[in-house]
Amino acid sequence: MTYIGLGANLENRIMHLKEAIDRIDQIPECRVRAVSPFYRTEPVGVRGQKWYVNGVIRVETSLGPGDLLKSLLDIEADMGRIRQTRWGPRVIDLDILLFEDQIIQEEEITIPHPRMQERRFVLVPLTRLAPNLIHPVLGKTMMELLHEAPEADQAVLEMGG
Ligand code: A4P
Ligand code: MG
Repeated sequence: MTYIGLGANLENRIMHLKEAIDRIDQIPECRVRAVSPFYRTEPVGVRGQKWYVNGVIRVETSLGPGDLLKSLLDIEADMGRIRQTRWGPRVIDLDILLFEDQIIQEEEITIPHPRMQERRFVLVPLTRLAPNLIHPVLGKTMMELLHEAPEADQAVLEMGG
């Protein structure tokens, strides 16, 4: 199974997450098998941004990691283009967090995602889908990584319904 992280921080954040999930499910070689709850999350890294909405999905795919990434970048670009005049270029961020237990370190693609273990906005939704899944590089479960994650003060608030 493959885990993909989704994030949006412009207008209509929930709508963009749902649209991206629909589009991923419409890739002929991809099926979305599980969707985490969505969370309102305090921005990490950049100051003065709007809060994000983040979620994680579990996907079954016959694509390889490179082709999957290409499809995700197409979706990002396509959704960005459609709304560029209204909302600006970056309406959705799609990251491949884990791809089976593969370890890939190339210029264009790094799996597992190199910053996932530092990010509560990734680990909190991911542990809802796969608490006992073991990180293939760090050798720890997602739940262990969450408990060890820095920035324990970063707000990650589950959204209702
Ligand atoms: N790429 C390589 N490996 C991967 C992979 N495993 N998954 C390449 C996805 N893409 C991968 O991606 C840049 C390029 O990396 C892609 O085009 C692809 O070819 P990017 O998303 O523009 O930026 P990034 O370097 O991947 O950074 P990252 O970690 O995705 O996010 P940013 O841009 O550093 O930060 N705070 C909250 N609360 N929630 C958020 O979602 N997101 C960011 C984005 C900052 N703060 C946030 C959040
Ligand atoms: Mg990204």
